[in-house]
Amino acid sequence: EQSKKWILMVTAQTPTNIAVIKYWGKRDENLILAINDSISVTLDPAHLCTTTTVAVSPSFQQDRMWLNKKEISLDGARYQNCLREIRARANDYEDEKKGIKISKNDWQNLHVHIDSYNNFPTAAGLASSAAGFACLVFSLAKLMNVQEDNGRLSAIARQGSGSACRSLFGGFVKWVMGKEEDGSDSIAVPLVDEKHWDELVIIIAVVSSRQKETSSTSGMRETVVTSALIEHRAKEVVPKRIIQMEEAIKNRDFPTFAQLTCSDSNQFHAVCMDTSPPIFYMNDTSHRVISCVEKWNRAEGTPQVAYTFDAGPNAVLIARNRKAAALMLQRLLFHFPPNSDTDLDSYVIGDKSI
Ligand code: 2P0
Repeated sequence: EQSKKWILMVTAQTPTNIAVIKYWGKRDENLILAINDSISVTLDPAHLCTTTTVAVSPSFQQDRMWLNKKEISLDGARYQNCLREIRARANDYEDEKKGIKISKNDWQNLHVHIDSYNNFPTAAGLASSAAGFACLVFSLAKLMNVQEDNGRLSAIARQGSGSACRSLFGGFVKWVMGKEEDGSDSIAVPLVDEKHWDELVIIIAVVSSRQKETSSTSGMRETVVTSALIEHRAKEVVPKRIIQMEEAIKNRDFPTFAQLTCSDSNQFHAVCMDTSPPIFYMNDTSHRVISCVEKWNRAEGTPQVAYTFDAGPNAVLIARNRKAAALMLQRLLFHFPPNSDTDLDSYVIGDKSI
């Protein structure tokens, strides 16, 4: 009979990621299988990341989770799928000094407590679910002594939130949509690590920190059902862009990278507009940021900054180097002066390393 006093804990930290070729649309809602491949860049954990501590103890009566210090329910299918998949892969654990011995099958009956927090406002619409589920799956896997690589873990994180699978790796990452019905080949694959293209600087201009009106999950469902353009995007456009983007990243070819990134963001928002009823994630300020970047890039004769917008109005600006980032910030401050009618809520600046 083991003492009920022990507690075993693991803490992990995971940054969010920003897609440069976007995921939008599922072919399986429960397993979260995408209708196209996507490519993202993982951010520096200093700025947008989730820290999660998972604990297990025989004295815990049920699985419980706190997000940003508030208790939340674990009843949803996404949490349950992640917990089930990790428990199914758990292994024996022993710490003789502390007198802890957990056998493989014990994990089914032991309960976990999960404490997760974001170092950025969850409401800001800045891809909090990506970092959150990646961190949850990674820390649970460590706690339960799961012996699988990050690729296999990414297939579990994917079942929490599609974009989460890409946060298991640093640098540039591809989420391969896969072919299998069970999702076993729908995993994240690292393309290049965070050192490969370390001149890039990412600026996030928080246009509005209010929560988005249409969730990504329901938005993409409505797009798949009602948009006439989405099939063309998923089948014809994205496959070609994925190949070109991989090449551009490998060669650190910023002009091609910027052109593909901006076009893909614009097409993602075009299929949102093509949805019935239409979904508007960008607002007037977002449009003005696009014009500002487009004009500057054109004036320079070669792109200095790429822009991309997710399911919200905030601009993610990827500058080719520190000098371009500094000039971009100057321009933003000029066009959107603080404390004016058109000011931005904040800036988050970082490089892209994990
Ligand atoms: C992406 N987004 O590739 C795209 C671009 C938003 C726009 O992945 O339903 O939170 O949890 O799989 O991952 C946001 O969608 O959606 C997203 P679910 P998720 O980053």
